[in-house]
Amino acid sequence: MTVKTVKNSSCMLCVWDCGIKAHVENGELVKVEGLDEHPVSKGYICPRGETLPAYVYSDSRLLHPYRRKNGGLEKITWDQAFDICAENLTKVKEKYGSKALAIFCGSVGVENIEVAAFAQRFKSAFDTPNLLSVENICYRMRILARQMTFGRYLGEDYRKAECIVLWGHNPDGSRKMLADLIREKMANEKIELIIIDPKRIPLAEKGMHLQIRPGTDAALALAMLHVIINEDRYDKEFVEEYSVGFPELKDHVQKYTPEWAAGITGVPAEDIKIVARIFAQSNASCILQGINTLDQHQNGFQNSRLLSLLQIVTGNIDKPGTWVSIPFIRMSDLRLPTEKKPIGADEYPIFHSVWGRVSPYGIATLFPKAVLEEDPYPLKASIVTAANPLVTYPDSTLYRQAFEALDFRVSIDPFINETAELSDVLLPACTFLEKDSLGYVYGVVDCEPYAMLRKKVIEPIGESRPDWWIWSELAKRMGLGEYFPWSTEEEIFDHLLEPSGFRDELKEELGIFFGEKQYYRYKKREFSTPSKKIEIYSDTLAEHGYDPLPGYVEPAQSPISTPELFKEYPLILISGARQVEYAHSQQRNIPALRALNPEPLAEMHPATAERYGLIDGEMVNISTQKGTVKMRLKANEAMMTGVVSVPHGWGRANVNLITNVETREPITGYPDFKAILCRIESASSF
Ligand SMILES: Nc1nc2c(c(=O)[nH]1)N[C@H]1C(S)=C(S)[C@@H](COP(=O)(O)OP(=O)(O)OC[C@H]3O[C@@H](n4cnc5c(=O)[nH]c(N)nc54)[C@H](O)[C@@H]3O)O[C@H]1N2
Ligand SMILES: Nc1nc2c(c(=O)[nH]1)N[C@H]1C(S)=C(S)[C@@H](COP(=O)(O)OP(=O)(O)OC[C@H]3O[C@@H](n4cnc5c(=O)[nH]c(N)nc54)[C@H](O)[C@@H]3O)O[C@H]1N2
Ligand code: SF4
Ligand SMILES: [Mo]
Repeated sequence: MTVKTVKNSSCMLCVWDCGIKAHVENGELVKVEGLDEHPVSKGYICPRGETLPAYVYSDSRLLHPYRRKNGGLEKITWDQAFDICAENLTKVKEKYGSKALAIFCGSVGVENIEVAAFAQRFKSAFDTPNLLSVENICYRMRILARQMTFGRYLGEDYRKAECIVLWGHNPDGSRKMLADLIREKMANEKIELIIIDPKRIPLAEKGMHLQIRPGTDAALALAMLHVIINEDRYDKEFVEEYSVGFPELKDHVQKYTPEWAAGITGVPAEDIKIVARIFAQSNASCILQGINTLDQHQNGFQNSRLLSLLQIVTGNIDKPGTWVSIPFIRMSDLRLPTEKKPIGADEYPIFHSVWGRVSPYGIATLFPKAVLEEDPYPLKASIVTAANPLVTYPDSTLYRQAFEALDFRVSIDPFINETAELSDVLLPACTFLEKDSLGYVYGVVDCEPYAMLRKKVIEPIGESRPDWWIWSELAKRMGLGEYFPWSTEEEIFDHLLEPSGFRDELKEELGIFFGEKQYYRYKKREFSTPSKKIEIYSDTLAEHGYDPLPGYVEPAQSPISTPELFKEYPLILISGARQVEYAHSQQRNIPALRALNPEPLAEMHPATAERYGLIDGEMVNISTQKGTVKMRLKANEAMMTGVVSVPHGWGRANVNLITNVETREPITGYPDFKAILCRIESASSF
């Protein structure tokens, strides 16, 4: 007899956390559908969600612990695996000190409480400060920029907006649910849509598109501020009452005219004026900032500050449909205090600590330097969990060298990714469908305060185990068991959610709204910045030697900043535009997804292709100062001329073989993943 069950859960494959209905027959996951009753995702799931059964039962799942032996992999027991890890990690600790261990946590990791919390806990128990993560590549910068401006992170309340600006954000690739929602909204109400992107993305057909030279967004934002302020279109009452530094800003923007910005950005001055006016005039304007697009630049932090300033001067703060105060879940902190400083704390002091708030993360882009040059001190061992830095971090060749130079490497992952291939011990984590965990729409990317318990749908496959169990057992083997007193998921979530006040409600089939967005919070409470107001002008930045008012900085490599290099590398490379079939380096092993998107494509305008004698569909070599990768060329009229867009996450045609780690953003150490110079040649001429 077939036993059929259906369980409500939520998908953990990316940040959007869509509700799912998981169909199980005789203990096997057979089908996944969207969960209509989920109030945020409302039944939506993407192709990755639909193919979850193939993901879970993929042949490439890591089903047992392994160790590397004589160049191959040898199957071992969990006991043996923990013994080897404990022995080698203890050796490193005794010889070089505890800070010689680096723990890497990827985007699946930091976005999922139980994975991140246990990595944090182990880091604390072992007493290494070096938790390195995508927090130094992805969205921490914008969180920090908004925190330093408003005292807290404000979320984008786009559902109620009357003017939406998609600034370096293509939801059709990275957030389909949002793309559908914008289309639906435009069908039912009159809203303004502005798109700022070097590519004419699908939604650009529905709004006003500014085709911008990559990396010059700050020039556009400054010119918009110039127009809004000089044409007296700003919200005087709001800036006077609730902010500091407006008079300084007014002086500061005088030199950034639309005509100046047109020369820098490639956007006509008249269009800049039109967009500035639309943005200022609409009742509720909301910039939807690309999740990482504007960050992975030389001017990253100041780009984020500038978008905040546009919201502030137009009074689009805390009103419905603008940037608003959102609640966060109060959770137990599993970290323990430490005096030790992670790598990069001195070079990037604000990333490390601001106003007494200490970041749990080190600067991941300094990992190769620490390992290979022992600067500021040696790193000798790694534990990589839910991450694939050998493909997703800049300059993969250098990261490979650094990982190879370590004494000992551990990987915790459901699959053998490129980083695990180099590891000494591979520990099989089970997927989210094989354990209970906590799902919620992350405050950074959505502002609906909804949380749901992700239910265990099937038993762990093979010998794979939940992340929390792996960290706890490893700690026990190292004599650190006292820090891991929990033995079931129930106990863990009781502890983690104890301060939240809603633990019991989270046992139900569906989730809960755990708080409310707060409109007009500033009328009741001051901003938790040093001045108690919104800081247009930041004394904290000035004290650290950074610009207190954001200005414009050219990309590290560009026709203007490096004209000599531009002669040799005459095209601008942007990397990492999202594709709906894949999350970063994952899912290439799912045949149905691979059939939809079989290989990476380098997109460029047909006129640019013609200029370099390249033919649509041919294999090309894309070269930067760092090296060359080979990919198929796709001529696409949507691209800005002179710009090439390349996806990231492919193992062989890995764009990070040609990105670099040297030109880092000055305040937070982010890599330049967008706007670097490249050259493209036909691969057949080689
Ligand atoms: N050139 C370029 N590079 C980029 C970007 C770009 O735009 N351009 N974007 C960057 C950004 S924003 C990000 S966030 C990073 C992402 O970088 P990573 O987080 O390193 O990338 P992923 O490929 O998603 O790796 C996730 C790993 O987690 C594993 N995993 C899945 N579920 C679990 C689980 O439950 N437990 C454990 N232990 N492991 C699990 C997966 O199998 C996979 O191996 O990439 C960055 N890299
Ligand atoms: N399918 C899928 N979805 C994902 C992910 C995934 O791997 N796969 N990853 C998730 C993660 S971790 C993240 S961080 C987010 C990333 O999400 P976002 O950072 O919002 O990235 P995209 O939505 O892909 O949009 C990038 C757009 O920016 C444009 N662009 C590139 N350079 C510039 C520039 O200098 N200026 C401007 N104005 N535009 C530029 C590109 O042409 C592209 O259209 O996506 C999340 N969603
Ligand atoms: S968008 Fe993300 S969370 Fe939603 S189904 Fe796809 S992978 Fe899962
Ligand atoms: Mo990300």
